[in-house]
Amino acid sequence: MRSLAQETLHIKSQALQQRAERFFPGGVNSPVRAFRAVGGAPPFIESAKGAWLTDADGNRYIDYFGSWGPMILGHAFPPAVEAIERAARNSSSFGASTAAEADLAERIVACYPAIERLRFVSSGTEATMSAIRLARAATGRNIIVKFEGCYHGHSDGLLVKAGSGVATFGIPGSAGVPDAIAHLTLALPFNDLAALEAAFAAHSNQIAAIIVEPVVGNAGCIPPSEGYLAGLRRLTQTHGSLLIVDEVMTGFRVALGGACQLYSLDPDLVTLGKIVGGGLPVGVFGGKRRFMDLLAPLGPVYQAGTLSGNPLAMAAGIATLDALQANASSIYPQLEAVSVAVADGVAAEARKAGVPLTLNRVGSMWTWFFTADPVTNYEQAARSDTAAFARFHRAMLERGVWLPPSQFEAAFLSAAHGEQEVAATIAAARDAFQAVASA
Ligand code: HOZ
Repeated sequence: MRSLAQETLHIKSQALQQRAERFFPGGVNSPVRAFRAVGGAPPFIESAKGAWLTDADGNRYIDYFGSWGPMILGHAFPPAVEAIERAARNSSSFGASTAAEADLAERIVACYPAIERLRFVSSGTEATMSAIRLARAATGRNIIVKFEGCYHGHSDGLLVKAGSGVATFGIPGSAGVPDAIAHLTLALPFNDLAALEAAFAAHSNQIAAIIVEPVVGNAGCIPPSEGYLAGLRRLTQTHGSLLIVDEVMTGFRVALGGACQLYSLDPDLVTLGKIVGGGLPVGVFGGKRRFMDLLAPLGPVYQAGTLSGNPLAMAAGIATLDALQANASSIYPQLEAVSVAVADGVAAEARKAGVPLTLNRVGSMWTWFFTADPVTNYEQAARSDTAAFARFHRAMLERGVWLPPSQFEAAFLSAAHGEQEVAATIAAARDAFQAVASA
């Protein structure tokens, strides 16, 4: 693959970044896009098709972030594009009910037995925020337990010891969050049931819910250890707290029925996003009817949104879930096989180059941690050599491979990735690890 200096590769992108900085803080509309953790001006994307991105300078990249997860069928998936075009011809928003909302809900409920009732929102942040309000109302309790390095969007109470951009930029919880709210969130280490038992003992009858990424994606990819998720279910039931499983990343990704299916989980509430909207802005919170029916207009918990259940987003979601459901028996094994090939292939190149690396992978999401030690929680992830990761990221980008621009994010693969992309990625990594090792 080509290897050109970034400055000559990205002339138009650099100019676009400078212009964007006149309008947006840091030139971006979401902090992780600024590439601050890996250096260099971020390439501006002009288009994408299948597994490939094209930037404003005409450079092409194999895409391993897939818009942070949604593009499981590849970019510009034709049935989704056609569905969006068809829906748009009938107008893009009504702020009133359409049949498409129940059409998409039917497909979700078919894959998620835990979801008896649901509501559409426009982002994962709204989904988790609303699920927590519901849990507090249902239990009459205030404390929420989350896990260090997990990211559940940017609502006040969930930014405590969060992953994703909060971990990437080393922000110790966000400014602007009142202490009174932050104090209602307990952040515990992931994969540690004893820590949760101690929290329940210390805060008896005060914990409304625990919220968890069943496979952490926002501290890099960290799988649950054997029995951990079942332990969360058992402890929440024992102590009368709700279990909220945040499947914004893992939903329809690690299996058709997400982590709930993969780990045989029956949570009280589930949150979804990303894939469920086929690349358009959709979030979902849903679960047991006895909790969901607390929502207005049936109950006293208020939650609303003009663009909730937006017809274009419903159309894209239906097209995406239909393709996944119709082809699940081939797509998920294919995602697994191609992910194994590329994730293990790159890890093997690290070993040959003498670069310490730990690979964590669940299905088509994974992280190459730049550490020799196992990574089972955020504290261990944070011991990774982030400077070496940044060098690797830059070297891969120069060679036409776009990885998520932080050690604390997961890579995602799509059904459009195949042998050609795997071979090109491993070849790029062979060179890139030399750059890392010789620095
Ligand atoms: N929550 C997404 C994955 N960590 C990133 C989206 C963003 O922050 O821009």
